[in-house]
Amino acid sequence: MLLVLLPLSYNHSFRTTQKFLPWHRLYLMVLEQVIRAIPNYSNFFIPYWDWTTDQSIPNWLENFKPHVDIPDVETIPPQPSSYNHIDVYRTPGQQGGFLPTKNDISYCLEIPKYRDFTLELEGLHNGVHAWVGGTMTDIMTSSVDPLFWMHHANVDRIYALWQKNHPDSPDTIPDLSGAAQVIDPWLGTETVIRHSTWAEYILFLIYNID
Ligand SMILES: [Cu+2]
Repeated sequence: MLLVLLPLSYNHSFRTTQKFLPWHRLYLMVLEQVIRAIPNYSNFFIPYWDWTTDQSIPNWLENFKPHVDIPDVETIPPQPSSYNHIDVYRTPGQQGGFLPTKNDISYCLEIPKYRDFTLELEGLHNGVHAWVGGTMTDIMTSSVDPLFWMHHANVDRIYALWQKNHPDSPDTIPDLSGAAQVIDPWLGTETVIRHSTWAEYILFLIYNID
């Protein structure tokens, strides 16, 4: 059994905002740090699911649908007790949604302004949540499915690729100021984590053997 305590994502202010990408970048980093602190896991990283290539649930995860207990302390404000015990389930392709294509991503990567880019990428990302279905469609529970992390690792990888081709300028960074820069519930600001994952995604690309 692996016990990892992370906030569920639903009660934080990132959705359809300029914070969507940086918020999830930090979320991924926090999970990696927590797991790397476990003996023998110091090299752990979250693999990404490139849904443009693997247009189905990755084989090795298909039957991994854990039962997850969520302590009360993590559900603030308190939620219906059904959210304390979750059996991950998926209904791929049966609840609508879609898996983006390579063309979708090429188009996205050419968008010049961050504000347009992030909305486009968030929309593609939403399609994947819906396509996977089940646990992944409920913002209260989606991060309980291991696939959530691999989906978001891919979203973050695309963000990193876009950043490489769009150097920082007022048009290419999130439009956040003052308190809005803080990535709650953590204390990091968007500027601190903006470029924190480039090196690791270069490694991801090298090791992407499928
Ligand atoms: Cu998501």
